Amino acid sequence: MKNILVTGGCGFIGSNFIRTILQERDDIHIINLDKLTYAGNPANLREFEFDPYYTFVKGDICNAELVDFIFYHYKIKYVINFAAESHVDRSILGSQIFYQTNVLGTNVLLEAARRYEVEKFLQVSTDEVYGSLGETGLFTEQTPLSPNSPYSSSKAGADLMALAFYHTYGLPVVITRCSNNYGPYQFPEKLIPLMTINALNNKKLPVYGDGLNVRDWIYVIDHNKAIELVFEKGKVGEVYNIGASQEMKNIDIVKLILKYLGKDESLIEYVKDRPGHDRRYAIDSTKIQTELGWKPQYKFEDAIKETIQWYINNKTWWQNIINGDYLKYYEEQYGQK
Ligand code: NAD
Ligand code: TDX
Repeated sequence: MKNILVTGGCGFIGSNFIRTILQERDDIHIINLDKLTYAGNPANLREFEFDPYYTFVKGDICNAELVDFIFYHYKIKYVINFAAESHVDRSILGSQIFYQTNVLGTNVLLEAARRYEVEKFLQVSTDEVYGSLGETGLFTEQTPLSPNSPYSSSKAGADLMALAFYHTYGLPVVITRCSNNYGPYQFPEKLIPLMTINALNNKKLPVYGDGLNVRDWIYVIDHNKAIELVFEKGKVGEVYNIGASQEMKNIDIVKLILKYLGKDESLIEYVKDRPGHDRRYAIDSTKIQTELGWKPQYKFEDAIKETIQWYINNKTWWQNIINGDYLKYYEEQYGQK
């Protein structure tokens, strides 16, 4: 039995990861350390509350004493660090918590991992650390880091720190850098759930700038399968890009959502652009495909529909989120409720 410390497991990607592992494996005990920020929702994993292979600890990765206790008490030899402040727009409104959690929090985990001689530390990172692409080209693992937002710079800082711990102390670190995820349980501040829920509520859909920015989309289950594989077989000291080669312009995604929901395009509202808005992301995932044999399993055309349908079928889940704090954020970000 492996005791794995998974951080940020009550968020979008982490909760999907834990669900798959608990459903498919019986050789792993997950200890989920999550601060339950606005983005962390214990309801995402309610069905595992009494699962003997799952332990939830509410706490902050920046809390060195608590982190040390967890490593000691649960004899942690493996770590997968999902915990982060993850939303670019919020990082523009206020950056400090991003550096605190994403950089200092990662440092606390790496230091503990060093003291307890962990056998693998997987840092979950993002393609945003590479910056922005023009019309052509793809991010490879050799692309120089050139982050543009407080969020992406904090993730790049954590990546460099993790690699430095590998080089200096021999800590067995691996890093994954994935493109934009979509799927169930994504917090409705992100493009796809936000537009879906606004459309269901007949609210305006706020498209930044000209709507022609491009993101490379991957279904969350495909991302998590890649993480599981890198965790098991990835070479320490290495970085693995993850992406499903599914580039889409924002406006096309928004139109697709409206079409699926049978709503009119007049709901679209072009609004002020995001400051420093990266134009295009696109991932080359040749390395993980050829070296580890990973391949995305989900087709965008099907998985995007399933995702929109999930938000239709799970209204209570998002209606419980779209209240006090969310409305305050929405007003600050979009200037309207
Ligand atoms: P999310 O915002 O949905 O979830 C983040 C989770 O981390 C929440 O449960 C939150 O409570 C927890 N958390 C935040 N600060 C914490 C702290 N100090 N201590 C403990 N827990 C804390 O984010 P997500 O979209 O699931 O992203 C997960 C990871 O994947 C992040 O590291 C993110 O950078 C990375 N990533 C995300 C995407 C994407 O498209 N969403 C793509 C590539 C990489
Ligand atoms: O209201 C909106 N209007 C809009 O036009 C929102 C929320 C977004 N957008 C645009 C901005 C981006 O070009 O849609 C695109 C996607 O935006 P987000 O969902 O905020 O994602 P992005 O900024 O690309 O970052 C995401 O992918 C990489 C995640 O939030 C990160 O955590 C991950 O690292």
